[in-house]
Amino acid sequence: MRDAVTSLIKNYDTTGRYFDRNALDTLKSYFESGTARIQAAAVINGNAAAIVKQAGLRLFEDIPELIRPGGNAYTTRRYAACLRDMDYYLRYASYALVAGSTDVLDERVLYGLKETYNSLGVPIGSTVVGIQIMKDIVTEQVAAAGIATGAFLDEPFDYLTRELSEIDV
Ligand SMILES: CCC1=C(C)/C(=C/C2=NC(=C\c3[nH]c(/C=C4\NC(=O)[C@H](C)[C@H]4CC)c(C)c3CCC(=O)O)/C(CCC(=O)O)=C2C)NC1=O
Repeated sequence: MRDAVTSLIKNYDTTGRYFDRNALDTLKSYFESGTARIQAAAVINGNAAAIVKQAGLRLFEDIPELIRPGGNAYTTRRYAACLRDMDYYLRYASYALVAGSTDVLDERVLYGLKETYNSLGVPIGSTVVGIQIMKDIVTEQVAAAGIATGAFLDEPFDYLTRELSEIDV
């Protein structure tokens, strides 16, 4: 599992190069956004249960078929499994946020997920909607705490969305 710094070192070491201008710019932007990343992660950690609950409510309000008979989140067990998945996405997004790298998402979350979701009939489009709702809630809460928001905060959620959408067959 890699973070922004170890990824960069790996890339440059592979070809035996010293850091160049691009590498230094990448490092600079990672360290400059470092405090905001950690503060945003703290907001997520302190509100995770509420964020997941609120995101679930919004998701089922937007796509009520999910919790009706025949929907994938219908029955208490599957409803709970859906919220648990949302909690996984949020927790791993907070790791990726601090790492400044999506590597942890590939390794721990996305690997094999397509096969699992397809075999269980979990709708990927709706899952993506749920992830984007969480991004919106997190952004609102981070902004309300007076912490900078922006691409660095969107990235883990957008990466999950992008990768999940791509593997939707
Ligand atoms: C940390 C990495 C990780 C992930 C990501 C993960 C996902 C994951 N979600 C699962 C099931 C599930 N996932 C959902 C999720 C949903 N259904 C919907 O309609 C909604 C759109 C959505 C919630 C947003 C549901 C309902 C199930 C249960 C499906 C079933 O058993 O029929 C399963 C099958 C096994 C189980 O039920 O525990 C896995 C492995 N597990 C992991 O270890």
